[in-house]
Amino acid sequence: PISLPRGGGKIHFDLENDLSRPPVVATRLGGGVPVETTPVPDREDALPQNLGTAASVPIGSPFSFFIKSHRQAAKDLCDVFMRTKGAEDLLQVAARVHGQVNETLFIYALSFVILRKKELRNVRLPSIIEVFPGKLIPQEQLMKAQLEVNRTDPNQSEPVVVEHGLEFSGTHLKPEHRLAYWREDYGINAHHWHWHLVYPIDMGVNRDRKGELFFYMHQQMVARYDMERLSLGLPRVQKLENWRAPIEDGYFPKLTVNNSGRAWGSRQDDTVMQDFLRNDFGLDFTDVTDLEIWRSRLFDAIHQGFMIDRAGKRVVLSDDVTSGKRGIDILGDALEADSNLSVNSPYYGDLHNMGHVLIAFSHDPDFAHKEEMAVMGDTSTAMRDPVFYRWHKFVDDTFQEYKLMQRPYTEQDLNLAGVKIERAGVVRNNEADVLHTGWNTRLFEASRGLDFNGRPVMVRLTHLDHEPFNYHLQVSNSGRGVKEVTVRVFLAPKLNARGQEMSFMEQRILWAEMDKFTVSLKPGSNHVVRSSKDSSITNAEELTFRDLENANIDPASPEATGFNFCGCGWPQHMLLPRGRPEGMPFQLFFMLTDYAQDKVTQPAARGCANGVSFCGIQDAKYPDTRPMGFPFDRRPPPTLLDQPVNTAADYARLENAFIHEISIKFLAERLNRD
Ligand code: CUO
Repeated sequence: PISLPRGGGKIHFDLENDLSRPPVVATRLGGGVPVETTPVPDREDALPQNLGTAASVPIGSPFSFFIKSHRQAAKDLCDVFMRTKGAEDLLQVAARVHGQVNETLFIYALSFVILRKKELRNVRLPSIIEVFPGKLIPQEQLMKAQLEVNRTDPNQSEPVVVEHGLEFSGTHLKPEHRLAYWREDYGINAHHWHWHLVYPIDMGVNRDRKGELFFYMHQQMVARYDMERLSLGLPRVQKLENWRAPIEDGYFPKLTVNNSGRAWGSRQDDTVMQDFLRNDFGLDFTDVTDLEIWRSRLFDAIHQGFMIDRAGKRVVLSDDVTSGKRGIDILGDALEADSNLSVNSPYYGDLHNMGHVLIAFSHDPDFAHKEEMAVMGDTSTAMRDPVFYRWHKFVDDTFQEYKLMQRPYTEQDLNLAGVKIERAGVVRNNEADVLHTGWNTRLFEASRGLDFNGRPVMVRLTHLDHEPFNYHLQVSNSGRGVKEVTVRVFLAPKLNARGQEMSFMEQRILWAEMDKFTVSLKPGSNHVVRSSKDSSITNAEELTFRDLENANIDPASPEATGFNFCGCGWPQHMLLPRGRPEGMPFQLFFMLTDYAQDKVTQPAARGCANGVSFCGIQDAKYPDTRPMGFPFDRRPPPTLLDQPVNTAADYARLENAFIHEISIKFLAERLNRD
């Protein structure tokens, strides 16, 4: 058996064939058969011939996918891993590289290759939480665990358990801290890391509708954040659009980088974004003015209806296309930006990525203090910082500016003749239309990523959760034959921050997708029941090695393949917003569309336990032909909106749509969840 050299970053990669504590990656390599090979010396000459720039990212420092030189390093390392032949070869090459390259970069590249190589389909992806507990759990908590380990009998096999939550990173003196439980949730941060892993930029990966999904997935995260804010009585998030004004809210992560013990950079309240003048990233200096120029060029394109490609030719932006990319897709690639996919990356720049970078270095833009990057620079930590949502609200607003340039939908775009929703709602535990949220906890094994003198250390994290429920729909089909339909379900708060009912346009981008599924309606009346656990946005809860052990499943067995996990997907425990102790009114919006028009004909692809609506399908096209966010992505038909104040209820006058009020009650107690 081989042991990976433990270089600099101290990632604990125990590749010995010890099934009682299966290693993060190796267990299922080669079908669980112990990999026989000679130990690899920790020497330069053991490295594969050409690592390219992979070693240019310093060990122990943060790795940022938003930084071009880091993306290049990732590409170079992925190329080395992709050239391997089979699991054993990968394992050997990985073992040689490990300790020679940045820790997060190593895990990134390994995960990237495991996701993309067909012969590695049965290999378990490393869980970002267990590999880097320091990206999630404050240093203080991990120190406590270490002290406890030092204090107690070294032969004791009982794990040391440390608690984390509920106050998270700050006190409630600042209103923004009241949402820390949401921003610092392990599941949403893991989702975000995985999303960017499956939709990477500049990696030569051109997945179907990638630019559009960048828009949609992030728009939905902001909508969900706003729902949570309204639940807590806070106003909707304000976009960060004046990049010369101080950023009101600071952020102090209290975390460590790559298990190296180094601290992430932190940002004081009222820090101003500054020109990026660091030379330790092989990046060109980027000024705030550059961001402003890129923004104004993008806005020109949006308002003129076309972009200019590198040859000076017009590329029309429109969502009404019969072939080729939708405008939103083209705009997404140019704004995110992917320099290979952008129609003109020198001209439209790298706005979204460099925004992350300038914010992530606003505390030390010229390296005067030799401080590390802040959490905004890493996809597995960025969502912890309140400024993330302000930045992405700006990004989304830019996309919305484009969407509102499109012609409004017509009733014809929305109608589905012969099908009517008679009634629809939710049922939880035999009670109709009242849903419950509360707290729950989950155990993670911190000692898988960090070495506590060989002792098992668990972290018990507190997180929001809800009691599962079912959607019920009563649908009549007046046709003669069976009709296949797509059911689209959205949720939004009924009232705005002032307690008033919202107009259609005020509520439009608050609608959060809850589910999307296909049903066959027989002629006559149909009763459709769907479990909240089957949501198209959520993944099956990420199973840790500990979960497999508890369920008595050998992680090396074929049985465990059923639990294979592609990582991406909104966490099921965060499906519902918190609501309020006294109950808070929300609206559910249901719409049926014609599956014959929605469906994408393609060969069956590899299934993952992941949220298709946010993550697509591995190696396949996005399985819904409609624009993402349909029907709320555009203005509504003027013919439907004939009231003085138009609301979503007017929209639901269509027979194939339905709106229904429910209440979400926050129980502020531990839930019993089956
Ligand atoms: Cu996911 Cu800005 O794209 O964080």
